[in-house]
Amino acid sequence: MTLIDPEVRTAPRPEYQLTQQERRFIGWHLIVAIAALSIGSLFGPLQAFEYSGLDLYKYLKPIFQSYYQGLTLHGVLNALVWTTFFIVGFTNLVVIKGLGRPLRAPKVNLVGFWVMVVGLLMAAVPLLSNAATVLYTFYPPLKASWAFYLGLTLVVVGSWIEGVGFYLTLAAWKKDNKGVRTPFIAFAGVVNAAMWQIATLGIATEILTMLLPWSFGLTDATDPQLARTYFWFTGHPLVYFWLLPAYISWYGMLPKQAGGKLFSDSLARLSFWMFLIVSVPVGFHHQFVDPGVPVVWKWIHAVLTYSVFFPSMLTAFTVIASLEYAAKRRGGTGIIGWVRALPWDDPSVTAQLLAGILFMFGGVSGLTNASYNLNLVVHNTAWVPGHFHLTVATAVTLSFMGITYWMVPHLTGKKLWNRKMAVAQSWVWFVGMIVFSNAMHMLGLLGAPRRTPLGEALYVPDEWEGHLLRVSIGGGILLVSLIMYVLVMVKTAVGPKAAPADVPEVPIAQSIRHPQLTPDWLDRFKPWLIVALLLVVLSYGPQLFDQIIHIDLNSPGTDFRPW
Ligand code: HAS
Ligand code: CU
Repeated sequence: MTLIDPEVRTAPRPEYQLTQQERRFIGWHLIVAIAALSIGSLFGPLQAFEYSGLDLYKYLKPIFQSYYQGLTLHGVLNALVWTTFFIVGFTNLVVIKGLGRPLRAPKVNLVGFWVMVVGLLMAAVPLLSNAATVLYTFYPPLKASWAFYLGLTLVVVGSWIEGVGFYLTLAAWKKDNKGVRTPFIAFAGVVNAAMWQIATLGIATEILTMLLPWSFGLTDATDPQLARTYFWFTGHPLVYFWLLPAYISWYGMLPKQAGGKLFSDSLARLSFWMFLIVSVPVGFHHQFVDPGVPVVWKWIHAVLTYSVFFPSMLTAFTVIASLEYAAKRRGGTGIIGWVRALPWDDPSVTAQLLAGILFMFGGVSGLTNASYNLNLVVHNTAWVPGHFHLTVATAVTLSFMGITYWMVPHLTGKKLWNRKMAVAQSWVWFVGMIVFSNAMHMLGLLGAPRRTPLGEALYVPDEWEGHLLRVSIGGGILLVSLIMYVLVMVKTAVGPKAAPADVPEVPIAQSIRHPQLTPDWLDRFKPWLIVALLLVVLSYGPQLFDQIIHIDLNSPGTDFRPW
């Protein structure tokens, strides 16, 4: 068998068509996700305008009390709700379509979904009534209503329950397909679900053992250091929980949409395994300045952070190689010139390509963050939101938007409304984000703090001025893009049913080399799960043990309401 044999085809997957019920079930995840994004994103420009002195919050006063309530809603709805609901819905789709069979126990997934919804509604009450203005990281000693903590817990528990539904389905498939490589998109969806379950043990422990008893009044003080350690145990892998579904699409779908194939099934699987094992043991890179964490542990997590950089480099190589293969099949030529031959008129492709391009810069700022001495310069400055608007708000969010450009028509049986506007929407996002995030990075380097209404600060130096204005302009452009996106989604959803030929199929890319040629060790879960758990114990065990036996409930909690 030659290494790259275009004649070797992936075994044709049984063409399983989603039932009406499955479409509706997945669709409900998207409805909640897009609703959260639509509301959450409205607060973004309010923050951005505030930077240049235009305070619109004062006009919202009877409903929303402060910049901080808006910032909390922005972070929770976008970073936690939009992502989680989209991801769980999308994972249902990739598991079902990838394996070519229905869920093994659809009731389990249904229960999981409803638990997530109940949790969301429960958290929404204190969020909207200014009783949980603690930002999306909810660090104590900021104290929220118990309903916020319990609601978030239920959202996580619901996602775990849906995860169990995915494992059951994969197990049933494996029983019937001994020796066959798990189809990539389903494989990758399940790896992400497993990574998420390991990762969320931190936040579950934080909420159940510390925040809930404290907010119920059972303990009268808390230990912010230990709480932060639990939080970042989950908080870092959380960013890969967001990223990996975009990677599923970049590896397993985008090549097909671009007219080509996945360059390497083995590299794709390897990168997912690397994310499983090194996503968690790096959380201290968010705590480089925490006095309660010994330097040696910061150093260990810093080194491991460089290893979690690696699977993204693998991804950049493999995905760009797949795109080049596609473009050359479409007649593209040249070392870089082939890029023009990609289908830039397809909104789903354009969104994901632009997301990938900005992610390269997000990777650079991530590496800067991860470098201990540089982190001391940028930590808690506007640089950090600059970084995560390139990653979660672009690499992830713009990719998810791109996915919905085929997924919503596929689920509803409609035609995408106004393709041209959808293509333009991605470009507007791309331009808005360049303006916004560059200005945020610059402000950070000039020492501007994050999580601060800078428009009210008395200490604004002259050299910040131009950048503050660019933050506002970028925020305004992003708002335009968001409105375009919501318009396309709503008009598509309410539009008339389309002829079957006009409804997009789920794009599933074949790999150049038959997946059956991928080594077996890249398709076995057990050894990788064992290594993942072992690394977690080694990288967190000693520090957690130490912090738990020295727990110091010294902080009574801060009431944020005067804000
Ligand atoms: Fe980060 C802080 C380090 C990636 C999100 N990060 C944050 C926070 C968030 C976040 C939300 O070490 C703030 C948390 C808070 O509120 O305090 N981050 C990293 C590193 C990476 C990284 C090393 N971050 C992400 C991703 C996120 C995300 C992904 C969301 C999804 N981050 C940090 C650190 C901090 C931090 C510190 C703490 C800062 C502090 O002091 O508070 C790496 O994983 C990045 C690797 C990325 C690459 C890029 C590869 C490029 C690819 C694109 C290929 C191109 C294509 C397009 C496909 C190596 C894969 C081709 C197109 C054509 C046209 C051909
Ligand atoms: Cu991190």
